[in-house]
Amino acid sequence: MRVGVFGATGAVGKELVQVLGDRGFPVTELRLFASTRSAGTRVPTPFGDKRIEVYDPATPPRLDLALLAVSGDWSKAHARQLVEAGAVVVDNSSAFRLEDDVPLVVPEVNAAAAGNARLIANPNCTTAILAVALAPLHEAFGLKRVIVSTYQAASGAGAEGMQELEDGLREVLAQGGQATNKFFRHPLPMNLIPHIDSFQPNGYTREEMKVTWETRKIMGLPDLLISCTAVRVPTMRAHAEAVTIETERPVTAEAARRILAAAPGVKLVDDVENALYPMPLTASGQYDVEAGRVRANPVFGDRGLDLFVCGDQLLKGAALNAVQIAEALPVRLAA
Ligand code: 2RA
Repeated sequence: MRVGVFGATGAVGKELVQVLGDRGFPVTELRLFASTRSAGTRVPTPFGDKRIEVYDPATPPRLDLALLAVSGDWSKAHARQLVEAGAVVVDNSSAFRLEDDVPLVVPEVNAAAAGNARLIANPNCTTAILAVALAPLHEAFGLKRVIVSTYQAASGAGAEGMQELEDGLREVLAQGGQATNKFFRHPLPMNLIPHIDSFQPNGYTREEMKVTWETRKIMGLPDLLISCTAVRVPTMRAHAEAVTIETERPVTAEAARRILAAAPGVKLVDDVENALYPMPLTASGQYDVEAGRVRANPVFGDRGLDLFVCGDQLLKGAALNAVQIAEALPVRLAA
């Protein structure tokens, strides 16, 4: 397949290229697009060295698959044109996620929703990681209410966010005091920031509302009661989430552990006697979402559960999920 990666020099773009290579995606031609800043530079890829190109809307490239890791504005302006030029587009931005005619897909949860769509949205990273763990629990016990608190890594803010955390940590260790911040609203080292994306009239941030809106759409539960508090923490690339659920049917920690251990895309890491539980350091670089600290929640009697999940934001939260969506394409295009 002729594949184009747009935003190829960003944190997600680089992972997209790597994941395509690691998973043996059937690439016959790979083209990398980015801004004029990196145009013309050559980068090594699992498919050989490639030159970074600048997208010219006047002459859209002939592609079978376009993977977009660009801003929502760029996607809004160009995604449908790429579709018209013949590509199936998987878009990582929030531009189309809530559009009725655009499927929002986490393959372990709602692969069939992709249907024959030629424009498919990839969810927000926090939502994708959450949905992988929630879906099997919903199937087994029925979800009634979900309350989530997130611990989101710097990678969620892209390569610049990761660089600011690294520079800031060095600065604080060398000089003491507070790190300087440009990209994040406040210094991230030695801190937590309960503010990701813009505040909405209801007091939640847009990041928190994305978890609500997108989880409902992916799981096909438009009335699911779900609330999120999203917090940026000084970790590098895996998002963690403390999740409380109230279920329709009785649930036990043991039964939930069995369900999670068998769920696709989930790795049960729940051996507290040996201090094993999900953590950013162990989830980073992994395809599976770690789930653990599974326990009955006494507030909801026999219908409540607490758990902790952790997933690589750049992989399951972005690049891996996009490539998994694309993996169904050769079959779809041949049909
Ligand atoms: C973040 N979820 O962590 C966002 C990125 N998509 O900032």
